Amino acid sequence: MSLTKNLIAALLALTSIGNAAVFSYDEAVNGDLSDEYLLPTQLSPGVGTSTLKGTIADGDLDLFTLTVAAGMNLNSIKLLSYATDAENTGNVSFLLSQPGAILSAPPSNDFADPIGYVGFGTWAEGREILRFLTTGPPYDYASSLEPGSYAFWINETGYASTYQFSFTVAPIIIPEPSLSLLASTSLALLLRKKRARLPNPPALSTPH
Ligand SMILES: [Ca+2]
Ligand SMILES: [Ca+2]
Repeated sequence: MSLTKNLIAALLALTSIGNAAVFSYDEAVNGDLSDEYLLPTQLSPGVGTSTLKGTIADGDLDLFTLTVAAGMNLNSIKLLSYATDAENTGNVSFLLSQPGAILSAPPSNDFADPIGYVGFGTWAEGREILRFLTTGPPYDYASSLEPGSYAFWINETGYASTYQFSFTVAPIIIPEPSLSLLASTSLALLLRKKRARLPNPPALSTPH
C-alpha cells in the first residue's frame, strides 16, 4: 500500500469514529463508575490519550466498557497514579477485563470464567499495564487490543484507594513494504525470467 493510500485509510478510519474524542472521566466530576454489571459506564476513546480517575473501596465496583472504534488499536493502558492506605502502601487493587460489551457473569470473588487481570499498586505508577494483563486471549501480554468492546472491572477488597489510568488509541497503520524487500522481490522475478529464457542443455550422447 502506498503512503498516500495509507494516509487515506487513516483519514477514513478517523472519519468512521465520528465525533469520538479523547475523554477525561473523573468520578469526582462525572460520578461513580457503574456498580451494575449489565449497565457498565460506556467510554469510547478517540485518537489520542484519554484519562480515567476514580476511587475504589471494599463494597464499590467500578465497571466500564471501553469501545475501540473500527480502524483503531488500543495501544496503551498506563497507571498514572495510585494512592492507598498510608500504612499499607504495598496494597494492590485489581483491573480485570474480558472482551465484550459486558462481563460474562456478575462480579464476585469466585468469578469462574476466564478473565484477564493485573494487580496494580504503587509498583505500577507510571508504567504500562496492558502488557501485564493476563491470562487468556486477547490479553496474553498483548501490546495492543484490536477494535471492539472490552468490559473492565476495577476491584478492591481492602483499603480505599484512588487510581488514574490513561488509555491511548491510534489508527491502525499497515506497514509499507521496505525498499530492501521490494528490491529482493524484483531481483527474484528477474532471475526467474532469465532462467526461463535459457535454452535446455544439449542431451549427453550415450557411448555405444
Ligand atoms: Ca468508584
Ligand atoms: Ca462504582
